[in-house]
Amino acid sequence: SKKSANTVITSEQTPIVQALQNHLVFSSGKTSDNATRRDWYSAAAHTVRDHVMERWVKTRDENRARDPKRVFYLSLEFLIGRMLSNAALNLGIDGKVSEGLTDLGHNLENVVEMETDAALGNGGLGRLAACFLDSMATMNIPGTGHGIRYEYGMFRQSIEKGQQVENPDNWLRYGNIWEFQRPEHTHTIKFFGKVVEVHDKQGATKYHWVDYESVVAMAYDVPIPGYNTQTVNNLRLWSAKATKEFDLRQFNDGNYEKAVEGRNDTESISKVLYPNDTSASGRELRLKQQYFFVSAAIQDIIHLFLLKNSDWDKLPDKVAIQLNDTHPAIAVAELMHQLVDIHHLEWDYAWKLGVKIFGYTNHTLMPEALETWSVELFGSLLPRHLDIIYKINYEFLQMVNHKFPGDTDLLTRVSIIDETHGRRVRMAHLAIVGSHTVNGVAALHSELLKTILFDDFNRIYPGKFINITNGITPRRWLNQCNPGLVKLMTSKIGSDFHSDLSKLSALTPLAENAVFRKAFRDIKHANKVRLAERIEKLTSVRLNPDSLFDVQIKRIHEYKRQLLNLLHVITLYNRIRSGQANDAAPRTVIFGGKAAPGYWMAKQIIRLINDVAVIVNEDPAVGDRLKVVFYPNYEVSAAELLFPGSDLSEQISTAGTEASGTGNMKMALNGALTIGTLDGANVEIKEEVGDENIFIFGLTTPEVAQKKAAGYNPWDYYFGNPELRQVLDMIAGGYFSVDEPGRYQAIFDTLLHKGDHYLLLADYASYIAAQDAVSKLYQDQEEWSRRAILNVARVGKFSSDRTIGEYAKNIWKVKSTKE
Ligand code: DL6
Repeated sequence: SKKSANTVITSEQTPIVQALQNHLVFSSGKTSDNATRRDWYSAAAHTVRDHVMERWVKTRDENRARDPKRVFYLSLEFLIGRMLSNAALNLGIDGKVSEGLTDLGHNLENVVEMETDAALGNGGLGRLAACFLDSMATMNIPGTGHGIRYEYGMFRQSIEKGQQVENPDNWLRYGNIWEFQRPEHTHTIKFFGKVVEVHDKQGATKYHWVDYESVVAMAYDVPIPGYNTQTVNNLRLWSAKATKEFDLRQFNDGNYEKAVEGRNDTESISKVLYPNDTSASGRELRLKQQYFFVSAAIQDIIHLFLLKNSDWDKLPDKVAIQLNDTHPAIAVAELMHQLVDIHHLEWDYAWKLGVKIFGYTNHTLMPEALETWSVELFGSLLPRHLDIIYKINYEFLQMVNHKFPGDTDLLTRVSIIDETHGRRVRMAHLAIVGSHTVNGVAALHSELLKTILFDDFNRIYPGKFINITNGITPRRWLNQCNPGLVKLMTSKIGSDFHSDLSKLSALTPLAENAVFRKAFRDIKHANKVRLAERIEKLTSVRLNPDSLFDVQIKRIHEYKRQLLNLLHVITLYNRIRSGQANDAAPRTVIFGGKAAPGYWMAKQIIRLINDVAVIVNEDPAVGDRLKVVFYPNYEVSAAELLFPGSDLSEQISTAGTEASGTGNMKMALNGALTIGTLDGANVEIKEEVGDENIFIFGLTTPEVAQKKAAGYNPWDYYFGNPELRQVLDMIAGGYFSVDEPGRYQAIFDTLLHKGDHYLLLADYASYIAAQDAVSKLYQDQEEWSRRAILNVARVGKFSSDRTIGEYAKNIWKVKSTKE
C-alpha cells in the first residue's frame, strides 16, 4: 500500500545515539573516525532539530486551521545567542542528547561551543526580544517575530593593547542549521521614486507610487520551541535580494565590477547590524533597513490574514503588532499605504483598524536615542509615506487643537514633524499616535514617560500609557546556564518552578538551613571556578575563586557608569597600598561589554579599565587581594558563564537613566547580590528581595533633578573628598598611562570641567560606603549565602512569562492556544 506523503517516521522513534550517527553520515558525510568537533555539533543540532520540526509543522497546521488572533513582534534586533542547548532543554531531550554524545565518546558542553552566537542585536532591547519569543512559545501564544537576517551581526570585540578593536561577525560562515530559506515567501519593497495623483472613474483620488527602485525581501524562518509544550513558533528574518541579476551587457564588456554593482547595492540592506544602542544614526541605510523589514512584515501579515478572511473588520481580531521601540514605527504608515493604496480601503476606516492593531514599547529615556529623520531624506526614500505621515499629523493636530484650543506651543511640541531643528519626522510621536497602547519597561521608567518625556501625550491620550516590567526567560538564564543550582533547588522544592518561576518562593525557609547554604555556596564556587578557567584562557589572568566576584557586564556607556566602578577599584587599590584595607575581602572586579565603534569616550573607558588592570594585577603589594579583568567580546554565550559565576551585580546607572535593565534580573536569579541605584527595575528588585538583601546607594531620580537644578558643582566633591581627589588625580596625571601621561585627561575633564553629566562624583561617597558594606558582609559567608538564597527565592516576578502574560492580557488581547 502507498504511504501518504504526510506519513513520517517521527524522530521520537529513533534512539538519540542512532540519530546522531545517522546525521554524521547523512548530513555531514562523515564517520566517527574522521568527524571533527564541528561535525559532531552538526549531528547534534540536526538531531535536536528533527524533534523541533515535527512540532513546528504541527503548530503551523493547527494555527492555519484555527486561525487564532496572532501577535507579530516587529524588532530590528533579536539577540538570540546559541540555539542547540536551548532547543534541547525546551524539548526535554537535553539529558538524552548529552548521554548519547557521551556514549559516542563526546561531550555536549564541548560540542555546543562550536555554535556561533546569533548576535543579531546590540544589547538589552534585542535580548529582550529573544526572551519574549521563548516565553510566547512556552505560553502557547501564537507569536511570530519579524526582523532582519543580518549577514553580519554585532561586531566581535577583541582587546589589543588595552583597546577595543572591532572585527566583522561573519556568523553565517559555516552555515546555519537553524534557519530555513523560504523562497516562496518574498515581497517586493520599493524605495525612491515619486507619487502621482490619479482620479478614478468615481472621481476619487488615488495615489500611485511610480518610478521607484525595488528590492526583494526573502524570508528565512527560524523555529522557536517552547519549553515543555508542543508549540514551536516562528521567527521570520528578512534578507534583501536584488530584483535583477547582474548586468550581462556590462559583464560581456569585461566590466565585472560595474556589472554586479547594482546587485551589491540592494543586497547591502541586510548586510550588517548597526552597532549603536543608544544613539540614532540618521543614515539612509538605517532607514532603508527599517522600512525594508517592516514592509515585508506588513505585506506578509496581510497576506496571511487574507488566506482565511475577507472581512477587514476582523483584522484587529486576528492581528496584534508590537513595535519594539521606534525602529519599526514606520509600520504605522506602511499599514496605511497597504490598506489604502493597495487594498483600496477608506482612509478613516483603515486608520481605525491600524490604531486597534499597534502597540508601542519605549525602551529608553535617553534623548539621543529618540529617532528622527530629516524630512528631505525621508521624502526622497519614501515619498508616499511622507505624504501619509503629513495626513496623519494633520488629523492628529486637528484633534489636539479641538481638545486644547489655542495651545499652539502644545501643537509644536507634539507634532509628528519637528519644525524646530530643521524639519524632521519624529518616529516616537508617530508610534504613539498610531498605537492604542504605549508601554514603558519598568515601573519607574513608565512613570517618567508619563510625567516627563511624553507628558503632553499623556494628557492628550489619558490611559494610553501603561507599564509592563521586563522579564527574562528562566530557561536560558537559569535552567540552561546554571544546571547545578537547578538540580539542587529541584531536589529540595520540586520542579514546579521550572514552569512557574514564582514558585521559587518555596526556597525561602531554606535560607535558614546551614546544610542548604553550604550546598548553594559549593555550586556558586564551582561556577566561579568554571568562569575563572575561561577568563584565564582569554586574558591569561589567574583569578582566585574564593575572592568576591564583582561583575559589571553590559554595554559600555557613560550613563551606566563603569567609570564609577573604576573609581572604586582605584580607591581600593590605594587603600591596599597604604595599608588601610587589611580588613577588606579579596575581590575580583570583572568588566565586560562593547562600546559603539563611534563612541570615543566609551572606548576610552575600556582602555582605562585595561590600563588599570595591568597596574593593579602586576603590583606585588596587591597580590591576590584585588584583580581586575576585562572579559573580551561579551555576548550571550559569555553571559551564560558570567551570570552564574557572579557574587556581586553592579547596577549603578545614574537614577532616571536606565529604562529597566535585565542583567540585574539575571544576576539576582543566579544568586548574586545587587549593588545598585534606585533606577530602572532595580527599584522593583529591591521591593521583591527586601531592603536588607540589596545594597542601594546614591541619589534618587528626584534628587538628581534637584541637584542639577540647584547648579551641581563636581569640584565641591573633588575638594571635599581626599580619596576621590587622589583617584582622579591619578587618572589625569598618567598613573595608569605612563607611556602617554595625558591619555585620560579627557576623562578628568568630562567629570570636572564639563559638569559630570551623570553625577559620578556626587554618588561616589555613597557608592564607596555601599562597597565597604559589601566587603564586610562577604566575609560572613553564612549571612552572604543566606541573602543570596533569598534573592533567588524572591525574583520569580522577573520571569518573561509573567511579562508576556501581561502583554497578552493588557495589550494584545490574545490567549494561549491551549486554553
Ligand atoms: O527594555 C530592554 C532594555 C532595557 O532593559 C534597558 O534598560 C534599555 O537601555 C534598553 N534600551 C535600548 C535602547 N534602544 N533603543 N532605542 O537598548 O532596553
